[in-house]
Amino acid sequence: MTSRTIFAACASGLLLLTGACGGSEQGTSEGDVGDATTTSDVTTMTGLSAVAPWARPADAGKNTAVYLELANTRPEGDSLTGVRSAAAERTELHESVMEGETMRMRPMIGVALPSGGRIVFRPMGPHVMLLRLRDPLVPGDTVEVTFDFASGRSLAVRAGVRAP
Ligand SMILES: [Cu+2]
Repeated sequence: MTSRTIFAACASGLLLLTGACGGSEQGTSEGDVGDATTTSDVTTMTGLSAVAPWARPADAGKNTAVYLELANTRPEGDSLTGVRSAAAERTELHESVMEGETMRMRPMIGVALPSGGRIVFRPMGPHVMLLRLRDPLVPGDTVEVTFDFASGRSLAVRAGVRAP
């Protein structure tokens, strides 16, 4: 699938930020350090950290978004090359851009994550897009997404589902 058709697939469901990508910015919450498969607020693995992951509730077949902060705590830089999840037909990295008065979103291909750097996925900003959910996501559920990096590392993160 080309990037153009990927964008079209997303745009057909959520072109305007009135759905999964909208809403007000959320603060991060406190949490314990855990491993890559827990629901704790911080996931750390091989020098990569995922802080305060969460996902918006949505019905099966719909699109939604996952938010979190990714940090590279190693001396070497890296870059995010993709994201995947078994919870949706497709999973994309998206950014939000203003076109005139309208907030739209488009796929991101590769995101630099320098040493000591971080990427903040947030409402109205970059986000992980879950396209056509296989099952509904209701508050209290969790959804797993896996981030792939140019270094060959992968980081699996389990995000709690909650209303924004
Ligand atoms: Cu999106």
